[in-house]
Amino acid sequence: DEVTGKEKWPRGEEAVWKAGLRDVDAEEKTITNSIVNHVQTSLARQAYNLDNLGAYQAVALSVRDDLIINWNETQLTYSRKAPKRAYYLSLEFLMGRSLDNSILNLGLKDKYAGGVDKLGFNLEDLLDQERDAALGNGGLGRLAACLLDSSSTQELPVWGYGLRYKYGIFKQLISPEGQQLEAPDPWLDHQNPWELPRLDVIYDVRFYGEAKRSSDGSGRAEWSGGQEVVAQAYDVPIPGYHTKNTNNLRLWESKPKSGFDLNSFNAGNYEGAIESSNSAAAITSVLYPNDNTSFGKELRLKQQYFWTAASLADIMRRFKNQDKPISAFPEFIAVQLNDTHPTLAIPELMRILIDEEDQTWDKAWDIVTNTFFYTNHTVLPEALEKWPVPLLQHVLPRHMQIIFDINLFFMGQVEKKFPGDRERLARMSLIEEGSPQQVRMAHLACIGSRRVNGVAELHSDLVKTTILKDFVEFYGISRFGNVTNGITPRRWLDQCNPTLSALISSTLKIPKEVWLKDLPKLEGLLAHVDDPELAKTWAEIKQANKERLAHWVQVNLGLKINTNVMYDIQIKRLHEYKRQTLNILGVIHRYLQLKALTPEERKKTNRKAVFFAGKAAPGYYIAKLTIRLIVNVARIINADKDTNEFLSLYFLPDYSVSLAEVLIPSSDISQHISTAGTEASGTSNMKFCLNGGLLLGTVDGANIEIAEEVGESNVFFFGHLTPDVEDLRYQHQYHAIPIEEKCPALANVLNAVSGGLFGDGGVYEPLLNTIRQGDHYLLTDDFDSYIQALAMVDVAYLDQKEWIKKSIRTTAKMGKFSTDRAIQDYAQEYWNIESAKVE
Ligand code: KOT
Repeated sequence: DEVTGKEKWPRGEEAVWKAGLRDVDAEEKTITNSIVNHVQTSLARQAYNLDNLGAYQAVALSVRDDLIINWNETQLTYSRKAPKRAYYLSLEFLMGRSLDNSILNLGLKDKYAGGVDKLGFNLEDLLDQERDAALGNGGLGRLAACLLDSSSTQELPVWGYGLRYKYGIFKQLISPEGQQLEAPDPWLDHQNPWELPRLDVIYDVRFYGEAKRSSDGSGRAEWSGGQEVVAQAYDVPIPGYHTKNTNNLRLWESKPKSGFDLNSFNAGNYEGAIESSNSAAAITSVLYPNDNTSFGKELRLKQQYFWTAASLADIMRRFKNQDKPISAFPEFIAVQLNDTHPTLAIPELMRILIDEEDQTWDKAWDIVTNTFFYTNHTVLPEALEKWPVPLLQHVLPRHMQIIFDINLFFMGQVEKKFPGDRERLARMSLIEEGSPQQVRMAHLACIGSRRVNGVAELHSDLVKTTILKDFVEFYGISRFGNVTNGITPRRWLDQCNPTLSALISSTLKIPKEVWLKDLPKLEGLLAHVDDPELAKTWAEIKQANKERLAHWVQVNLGLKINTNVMYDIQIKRLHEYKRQTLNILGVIHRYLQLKALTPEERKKTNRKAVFFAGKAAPGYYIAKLTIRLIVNVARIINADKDTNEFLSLYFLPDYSVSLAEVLIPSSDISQHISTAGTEASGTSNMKFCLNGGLLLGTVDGANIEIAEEVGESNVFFFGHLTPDVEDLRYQHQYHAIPIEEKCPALANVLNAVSGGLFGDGGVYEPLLNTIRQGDHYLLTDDFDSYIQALAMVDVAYLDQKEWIKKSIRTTAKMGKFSTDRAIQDYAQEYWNIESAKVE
């Protein structure tokens, strides 16, 4: 209850429940019966004496029953048809909530809403009880979740493999000073109805110990000793949209191999007894909270191996059930590596084939290099994984041997193709020299895979011309491709913006069941761009979505926000390359300008509210300082009576998939303003545009392809281009121009911050110094054109009629960016798999 903060329960009376169950239609009756049954049996609670959480759980269990039936039929179909299957290995799956998505995909939302209503509950309130499954950091993890949705929808035999972290991405709190604080995310504290524990699907995984090469010349080795840990499977059904196909996401949990050591326990050594059991459980205890940075920590290495070893053992067991010769492995199996995180799968499959399956090196390598595919998601040097040789040798001695052997063969081939080119050998080697030596995982992923792809056109070009240039020269260009990212329009339009979805269906005169599976059909909206009725309703929906967001902010943060202004949103992980700093400095610039105007002049300006949300990695000092600056600028300008009618600013804490679902449909303009060449793709840009929000961005990542689709007149571009970046950075190093000279507007803003306009300026010196010295992300180069672009946005927004047309045109041209298209690209151009419909 919004007013008292308490739920009203007991809810209704037994008689009402029973009456309610009588006058419902057949399908609704099945649903209410199933819910009541779960309340009374699975939850062991009284039917008419139940809070919203209990009701949510009962509804979820009822939906799960349907999913399990479809899941079973799907697996049966795949086994009978025995098609080639693909496995998507990702350390992150940022799933968000499942209930709403499941009933929409099953086509049962109206029935559930009706049934739940008969029992005295409101479905939307129940949906709100669910915790997000936040097993990811950002774009890479959410992409994995969208691709799974599309794999089921496209009826493709794909499984995901990941880790069942006990704690997902941390909960973000903001202190009174504006500092980010991190709290754990114990998302499994409520029972999780969306997973099925598989107590019988278990594998042993070894760490440490010794690897002894055999002396029989076979190339085999024996790996023994060390620590053994058990991997146990949990299955998460992934329903497709309006199809029975329900794929599987298999998540591994680590457990001690044999409980704790009873001998030491009996001898009184309690700590010793539980120590080894704790260290096993620790492997899947927590998601590493770094996005786009690699941290060479032993526990992270153990996560990577634990997960790849369990997944490959599971894949191998399923393959062997089919009684095919081992050489046929790549005809039945494709394994996609989501970034380099699962690259240990390459030496692990070599180990299985050589040490356990008696294959020769050449045969094993042939199987491996026809099985794996590698997607690169970043060219940022700090994100490219490198593991110290001594650490790998210690944790995975057999894999280190295999990696050295792969390198030896590979260096021989390079030497043959480019005789005497020692520098090339050093550049291409799997081993980077230094103390210590390090294994370059992107090189290993590249040479161990059939094909390699980037995630947007520009990014894929950069992969080919920078980090893997030598490999293009060695293998030829055809090994390297592009699959531009996408998003699932089910969650990111139909679920988060149901009124817009309904308007689109009625305008196109096509049922949503059709166009949501065939997104290019949106183009039909173009024929109606000049329809004033459509424009009016389109604008009303945007307005209602702003009010929904304002309501959310009121309820959750206790703030009242104006809904009659432009909503300008930047929501993503905090990172210097994403340049939230550019945005906040632009806000300060606008504030200073407003202050300098007369009240009459101010009234002619475009009014706006600026929103930020996003988490900073706990160890990323500059990113955290940026949050602190945003929060303190908000404090000052929201309290300034001269200007707050025209400009307000909000940092919404604890960004999540669920919060994104409220924010995205409300935006008029969203910002995607990375330094050119740094954002591989971005996917929230697609979500905003699909919901009719316009884009303000740099010429980077998927922004470029969005502009190609919607037309340059419907996006606001600014800033330097990728080919300029190297040179500009060089200028900063060797021919630095003082900021006052180069960019006086920016200098003025920096002085306002230093001077204490937003609290002690000294606090922000380290952040400001990243701009004054070096300015790696080119704020001094792009600030002026950024301010100009913002001014163009203001002018455009004041012409509401034209703005709405731009908005409709934008949605109309987003068809390319469905993950249905992306998953089909992977299926056809990479994995060579076909769909297998469940009848
Ligand atoms: C790298 C290391 C650790 C954790 C995450 C990464 C990472 C994330 N690398 N790239 N990404 C993002 O992936 C998205 C999906 O492809 C892209 O849209 C986005 O531009 C990348 O930054």
